[in-house]
Amino acid sequence: MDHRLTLTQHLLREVEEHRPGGGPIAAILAEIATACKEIRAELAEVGLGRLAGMKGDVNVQGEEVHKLDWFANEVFREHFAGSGLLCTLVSEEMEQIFHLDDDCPRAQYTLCYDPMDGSSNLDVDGAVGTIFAIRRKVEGRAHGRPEEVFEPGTEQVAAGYVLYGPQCILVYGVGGDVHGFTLDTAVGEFFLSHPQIRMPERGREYSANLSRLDGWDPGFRRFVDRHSQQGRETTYSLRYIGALVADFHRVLLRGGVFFYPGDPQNPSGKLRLLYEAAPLAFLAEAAGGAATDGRRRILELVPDGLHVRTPLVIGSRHEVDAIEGLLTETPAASMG
Ligand code: P6P
Repeated sequence: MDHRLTLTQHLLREVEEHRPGGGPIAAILAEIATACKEIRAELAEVGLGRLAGMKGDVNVQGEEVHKLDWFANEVFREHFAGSGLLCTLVSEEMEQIFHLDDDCPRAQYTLCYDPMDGSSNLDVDGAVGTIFAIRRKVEGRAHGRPEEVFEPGTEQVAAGYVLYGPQCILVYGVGGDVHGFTLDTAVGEFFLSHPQIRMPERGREYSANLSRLDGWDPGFRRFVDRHSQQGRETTYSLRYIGALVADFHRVLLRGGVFFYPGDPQNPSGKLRLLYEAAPLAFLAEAAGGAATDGRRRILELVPDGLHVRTPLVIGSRHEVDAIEGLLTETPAASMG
């Protein structure tokens, strides 16, 4: 029987090759995988259990908090508090930066994560995900302060996501290639299933919430019009799941493009830079794709707040460039 490579075995090799001396990065990623297995176990029967429905709170994003949003965030906090692995947590579900006081002196890394992305899909058994990125602790910066993570996405040392769909798939990169693992639920282990993922040069699908089309830069409508009618340029199919992790995973594997632009009401769009756009941009570029805010490379954007948003155009280089060539306006100057 072919030897199936476990995530732990793969992590050790990958980190040694691309982040020499970054042993804790492998440990952090392994711990994230364990936390996500715990989250997945709850997801499998969320409708039956104590975590069904809304928590009755509104998060910093002004979004209703699903009980599972809160649970997933608590799982991450429990897995890392006292681990000595992380100094700071930045989460979609926590308004303030969460400083792990006891761990900080030893820990060299910070984790930015969205513990339960797309949770509005939970009530209809739709795909949801967890997104994460590891950054080095910035020496000389006050730790546990937001400005600790006010660095461009190029400073990320690792990023990934877990997609909770019919399967449970973990995708990560530490500066080399991007690799995917599928959870063998009988064994309780992630095994390598998508080695060295390369995003196709171009695709046949685009992904966007077209109900907002009229508020976008006209260039997005030109892209949609050009690719939605037979007999014009290449016809694309529209695919939109409404969970960033699921929509991005499809683009990563099949190519094409996902875009969530800004509009007059929300010039910076909806997606957050630190724990949504920047981690996925890290993966997209590592797989040969691209990620911009329409003009500027996502990985070069420097946040000025924990929950700053950015317009996002992410996918195959061909489509990202095509959209950029059609846009008329410069992106939102501030990422509010
Ligand atoms: P809309 C989920 O709430 C999320 O943050 C992303 O996962 C997803 O891509 C986006 O919002 C969907 O937003 O406005 O299309 O419902």
